[in-house]
Amino acid sequence: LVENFSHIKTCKNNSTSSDHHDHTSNVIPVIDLLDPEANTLIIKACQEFGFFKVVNHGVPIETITKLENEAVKFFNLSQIEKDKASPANPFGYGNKRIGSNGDVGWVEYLLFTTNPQLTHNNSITIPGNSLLFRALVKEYVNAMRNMGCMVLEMIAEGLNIEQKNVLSRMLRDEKSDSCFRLNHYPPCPELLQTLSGRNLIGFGEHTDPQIISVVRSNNTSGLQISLKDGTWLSVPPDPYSFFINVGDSLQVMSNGRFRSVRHRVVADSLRARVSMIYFGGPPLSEKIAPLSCLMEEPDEQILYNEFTWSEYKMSAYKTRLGDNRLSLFERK
Ligand code: GA4
Repeated sequence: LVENFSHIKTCKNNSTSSDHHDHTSNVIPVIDLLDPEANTLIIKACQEFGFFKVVNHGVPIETITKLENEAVKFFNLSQIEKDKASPANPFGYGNKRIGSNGDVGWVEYLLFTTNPQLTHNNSITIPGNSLLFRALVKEYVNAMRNMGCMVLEMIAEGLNIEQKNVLSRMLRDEKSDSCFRLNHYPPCPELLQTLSGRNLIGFGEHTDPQIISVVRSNNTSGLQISLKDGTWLSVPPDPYSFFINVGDSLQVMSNGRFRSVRHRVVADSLRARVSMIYFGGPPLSEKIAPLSCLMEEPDEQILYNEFTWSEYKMSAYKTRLGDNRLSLFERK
């Protein structure tokens, strides 16, 4: 049994039982989108954590649960059925393998592009009620795009940028290269998670290359974020809220003011974790560089060389999951 997992990484379970955890579990910023102070609080959260939780988001619970139920139905199918939607290169069903450079995790997933102009998705046959599945994904992704854009507009306001849609327009663009991921982390056999006090890695540590990611999970824990001092903080699950990650592209556009948050998922639970993530990205041809409207102080150094999203993506797909992908674009 143990041999079957030997290729999947483990990590010390340092953040679930210590006092440190009790002390820090309240620190994840919670942003009430209806709070008049929300803009300022979001900026602080993006600087300090690159991560925050969103409440009063206005997304109907039905939009979420209808899709979650279909996803669970899919993941409950037999392996033979699920494999009909594989491989994920890059879109489709994937099992344990993440990307194409040798990364593995205790996870299975479905990956979609949200761009209807790309034909990739049409070639994925999702066993079961494919039409219903697609319709629910479409509805959900729409809601995520709207919320993601709302947050990006609040960020622009919080940064005192005149053009409110300077970031959100990239997600709204019909050519926006965004994607959507459904992850299923099966329960991890008890024996393995307690093996020498280590947890099995569900999804290895990484940052997201896009602008922002909107994460929703069921009530099972597992997500951890890396704090500035390098310690890992477990994020208590909350199926009624969303979690926002700052991605690499937003770190660049903010000229390093915001942190692209490193995060990972540990399979430390006896229950399955199901997460649904919208990755808001720019059009492939979009130039990503520190926003000129932020660079008006003459002594502020430009930290990154300009690149197109297409260049960054190509470079990212050549990296291992845990690599620091932005280091190649830092201005020396
Ligand atoms: C991380 C964020 C998204 O899940 C993702 C991932 C992608 C994949 O699973 O195919 C990547 C990873 C992610 C970054 C580096 C490359 C590409 C796996 C990998 C090793 C869909 C994305 O856009 O980048």
